Order: sequence, then structure tokens, then C-alpha cells
Amino acid sequence: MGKSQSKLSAEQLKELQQCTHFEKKELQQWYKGFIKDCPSGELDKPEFQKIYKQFFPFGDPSKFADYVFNVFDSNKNGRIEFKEFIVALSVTSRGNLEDKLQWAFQLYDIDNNNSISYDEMLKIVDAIYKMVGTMVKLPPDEDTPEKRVSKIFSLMDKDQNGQLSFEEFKEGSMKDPTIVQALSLYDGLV
Ligand SMILES: [Ca+2]
Ligand SMILES: [Ca+2]
Ligand SMILES: [Ca+2]
Repeated sequence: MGKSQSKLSAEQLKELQQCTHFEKKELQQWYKGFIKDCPSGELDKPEFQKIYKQFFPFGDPSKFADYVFNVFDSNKNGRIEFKEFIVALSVTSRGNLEDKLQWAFQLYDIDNNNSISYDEMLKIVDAIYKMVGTMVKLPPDEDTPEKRVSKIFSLMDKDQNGQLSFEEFKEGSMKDPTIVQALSLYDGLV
């Protein structure tokens, strides 16, 4: 898409309808809002962080926003264009559970090697704790990122190799709905 235009062309609409769960009208509305907030037609990392700061004024969401940014930026050019934005929004708001878990898995799998290491999960959970700040009171067995990650790994890492495959991640998430809830951080955040 690149440069900004005031409306999506018929061709763009057709393409976006194929890769999202949105209808034409919704796509045009989202596009209008996107261009209004972001006249260049692309979001960069500082702009993306700003959006998160509106939602988490008492914490520091900058790190978490960067990790989410990297998942949105599917062509890895350091900017989020409308198509990337709307495709991610479609998955996180209207995707089925499997799609949502796949999306969350990508978020945690920072180096993109199809498995989540303890350190990767620790980085994300740490970023989440910094973002939420002291807004949420946590149970004693989850009151530090390390405790939370150890708990998740003891639940999910079936073969105990210190890595979560997508299958392990999916099974564990389905068994324990509180984990899915904790993963659904994107609800209303994008
Ligand atoms: Ca991009
Ligand atoms: Ca990994
Ligand atoms: Ca494993």
C-alpha cells in the first residue's frame, strides 16, 4: 500500500476482504480512522508505543508495544502499513481460537524458530508486568515474572525440554483457560 490515499480502491478492498474477517464497509471505516491517526499511511515504533501509553498511563508499555509491533510488521520493514494492521486486528478480534493462539505464539516466539524458550517467555511476561504496573494484584505464586513463567512451563512443557512447541502451547492453553485469558492481552488494545 505504501503512500496514503483517502479511500481504499476496489482492488485493495477485494484483497483485504480475502485476508480478513471484515466487510467492505468496516474496512473503509478502519482505513479512514487509520489514515486520520496516521496520515503517512504507516505506523512506526514510537507511534505504536504512544497508542499503548494511552491505555497504560501508569505503567511502561514501551517494551511490550515493541514486541507486538514485531508481530504486526509481518514483512519486517520496521513499519506497519494498513494491510498489516487490519490483518492482525482481524485475527485478534475475530479469529478462531486456533488463529488467536497462533498469533500469541508468534508474539512469544521472539526469534521466530517455532518454539518458545523460557527466556523468550520471560521477556514477554516481564514486559507485560512493566506495562500493567501495580494496577493488577497478583496471586503470590505469580507475583514475579519468573514465578509466572515457571508456572506456565510446568503446565505446558510436557516433554520438559525447556521449549514450548506450538502443540504444547495450544494444548496447555486449552486446558487452562486462565492462561488464554492472560494471553488475550490484545483485547481492545489494537
Ligand atoms: Ca511492514
Ligand atoms: Ca523461539
Ligand atoms: Ca517442550
